[in-house]
Amino acid sequence: MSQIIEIHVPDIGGFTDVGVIDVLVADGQAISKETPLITLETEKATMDVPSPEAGRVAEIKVRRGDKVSQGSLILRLEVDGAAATPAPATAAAPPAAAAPAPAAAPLSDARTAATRDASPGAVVHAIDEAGFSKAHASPSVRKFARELGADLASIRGTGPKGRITADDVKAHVKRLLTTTSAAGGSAGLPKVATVDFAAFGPVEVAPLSRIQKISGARLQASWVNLPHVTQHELADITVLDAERRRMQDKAAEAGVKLTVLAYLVRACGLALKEFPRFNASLDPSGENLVLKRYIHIGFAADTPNGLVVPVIRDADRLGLFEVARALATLSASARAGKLTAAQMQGGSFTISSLGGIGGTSFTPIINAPEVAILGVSRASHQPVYEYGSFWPRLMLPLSLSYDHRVIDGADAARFVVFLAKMLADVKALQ
Ligand code: CAO
Repeated sequence: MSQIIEIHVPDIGGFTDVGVIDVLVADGQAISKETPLITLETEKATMDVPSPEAGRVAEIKVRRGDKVSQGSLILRLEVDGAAATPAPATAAAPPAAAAPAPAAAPLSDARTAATRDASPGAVVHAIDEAGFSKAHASPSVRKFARELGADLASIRGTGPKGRITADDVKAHVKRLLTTTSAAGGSAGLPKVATVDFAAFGPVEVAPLSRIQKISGARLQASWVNLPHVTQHELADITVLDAERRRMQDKAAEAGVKLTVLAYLVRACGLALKEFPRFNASLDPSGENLVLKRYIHIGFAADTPNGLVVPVIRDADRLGLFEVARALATLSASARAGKLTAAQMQGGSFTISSLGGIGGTSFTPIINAPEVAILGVSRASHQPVYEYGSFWPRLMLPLSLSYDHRVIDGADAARFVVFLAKMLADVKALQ
């Protein structure tokens, strides 16, 4: 035996006079429990109200454009007597009490939920509500599209009479995801405009090298994920450079060439011991810092095929000549394209020196998941005011980029001041 029950608007979080933007069922339609009945739109969200019971729609009491509040009558539903038994009060009870328990479920706002649950890389597109409500799709497909944050208005249906099917929604979402990654854009980031350069003059297309493609993706990942700050400092290396030149013969006897970079590796080894947070990485949860008990220093090497970063293992345990030898050997392998994967792995801090080329400062990109990188520019003689006069001093520009989630600005300043002090005190580095 069947009976008629009334379905009312459930608790909608205190909103009143909420607009009905869609009526998702028709008179006489057989529906199941949880079938969305209407779509409401508040100032903050849209939400579907599903049926608390299965049955046949006897009489719809709302129309698109109506305003409703908690307790408003949505429709009368003819239900099987047995099914109606668990909620006998629904039909007879006054509207406020009529919202049956299942009504709590629909109140999760599909669009808000899609946004909230989105991982950082997820694509969330705004939904054209007017178009969405006009789209030709069944309630279950509408619900599915809302769950995925897919806009029915921009999907072409392949079902009978152009009806949008669940497969159409899936194909649409898949297309969006693949288009975003193929364009090289990061999800959620605005894309760079595509320009037909040939329209402005002759052009030539040169493919990126394999190394450039790999390092490019890593650099971009670091750039968009790590909040970079760069701290600059000038280190007085007048004494260091004089000592370096004085030592060159002795170095040659040992079969090595002493460059400024060798001293920098030594100085960084000492600084990383003093400031262990710079020799660390965030774990994947982003909640813990992994402090490394080893100091493996990578250095950026410019090669004909692109940028590579060979790593000097346990750099803090090596003497100056040993560092110089490691630099020479690894640089030669890098330029010959003969570095092994192991020689490029395990770095805990990186130095990028452009001092042999020129420049006064730059902002290096952190070699993530490391948390800091030292950029080095070309040393030049500058007047430094000391003891009441200006003196010509050889000043080395240092640019330390650091991950501000892990390192405070004050610590970054302390780190570069410490480095400058070490470079001025050449004895500590020999
Ligand atoms: N200031 C002044 N002179 C410097 C200097 C500095 N900071 N650093 C190096 N020099 C001098 C060297 O002393 C050397 O001069 P001499 O031959 O008269 O002694 C000359 O510049 C060339 O040095 P180098 O570059 O060959 O040697 P290096 O040890 O300084 O660097 C290496 C080695 C592999 C780091 C370097 O060759 C290189 O590839 N640098 C580029 C790194 C890079 O591309 N970074 C950017 C990464 S982000 O795109």
